[in-house]
Amino acid sequence: MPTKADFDRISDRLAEQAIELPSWAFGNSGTRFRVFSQPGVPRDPFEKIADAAQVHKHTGLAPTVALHIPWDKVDSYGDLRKHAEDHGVGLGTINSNTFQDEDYKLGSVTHVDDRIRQKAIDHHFECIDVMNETGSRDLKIWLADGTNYPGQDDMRGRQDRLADSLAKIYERIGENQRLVLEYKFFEPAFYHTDVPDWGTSYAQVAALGDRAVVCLDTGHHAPGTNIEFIVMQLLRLGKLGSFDFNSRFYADDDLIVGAADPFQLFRILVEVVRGGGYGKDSDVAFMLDQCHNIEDKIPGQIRSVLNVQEMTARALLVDRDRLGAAQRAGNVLEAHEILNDAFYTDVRPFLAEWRESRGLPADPMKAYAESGYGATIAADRVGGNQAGWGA
Ligand code: PSV
Ligand code: MN
Repeated sequence: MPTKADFDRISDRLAEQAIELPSWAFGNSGTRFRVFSQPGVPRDPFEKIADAAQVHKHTGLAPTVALHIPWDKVDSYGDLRKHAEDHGVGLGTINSNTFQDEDYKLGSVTHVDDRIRQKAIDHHFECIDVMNETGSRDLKIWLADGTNYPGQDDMRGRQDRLADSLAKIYERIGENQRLVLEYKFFEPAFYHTDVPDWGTSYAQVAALGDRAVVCLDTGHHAPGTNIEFIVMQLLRLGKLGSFDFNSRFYADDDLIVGAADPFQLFRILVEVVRGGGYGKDSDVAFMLDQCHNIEDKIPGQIRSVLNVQEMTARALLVDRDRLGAAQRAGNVLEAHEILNDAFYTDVRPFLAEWRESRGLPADPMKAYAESGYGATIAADRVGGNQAGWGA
């Protein structure tokens, strides 16, 4: 079993961790049945950033915030950037949105109508303009494109139009920027989606060039999928650009990462570490893509980044030398046990000490609860329109 001394050996590596928060996690959200509102929810992107900064303040783990355009449209991105910096965080990935416009009912960048397709491409150009002002590296594209019925449209034609549209968008991104293409196997289209899996995303980004990579959203796989295999393969191919972390029981549930299946999160992080996808020398972006429908949002995000940190620590604790030796010797049970030893190590007391040694609260959940921030925003943010999907 790994010990405290083993933890001390990996503790410097934990300081390399950075997890980007989604601005939309702080707005109201729900299911198709009901969006619940909460007191104190931000009314604009500035308040979302202020809330996200609380997560970083108490954990030291979340230095940047991803924006969603048009949800986070503001008059001056320079002002928003300055506001973020004043709160101790930065602006991160820009997410495009081609799923809330009547024109996109039958598709956006895959649409058969050139006018609509160009409109979707132009939206991405607008996102790149925003990136240039926010200083963002990544343009993340998740598409709702697909069909509901066999025969509804020509899947091959859509794939060709997708390739053509992505090429136009890719041409626009800067030397230090990346196009990150996310996949999802269903919803809102149910017969087929145009980027359903890592293979399609890989094929599309590989055709574009080095600055095009894949986003793996953990919730976007069929039940039982071996996600860590996909992580391994994309890292091996040099095409894993980013993670959208969350967890799911059934579908795209967007629940707190590590809540449904902590062992799966561990296995994913083991492959991340194994494949060089973790830390300051890696370009792989760790992000959350979650919505807190029934629980408090800021502590929900704090819990989430702590879950990632805990599983990262356990993944770093895997005794690689012994594991390699057991694997080479064909010692199946020992190899399995070595991996499980790291998983079953309770790193929480070690992490509490580690945080304190870095001037952070030992228990960030408690520190946030005691800070009174939740009560303050509930009292202050009266009037105006609370942010939510589409706001
Ligand atoms: C929809 O499934 C989704 O959750 C995708 O995962 C995107 O990353 C996110 O929305 C934001 O557009
Ligand atoms: Mn996502």
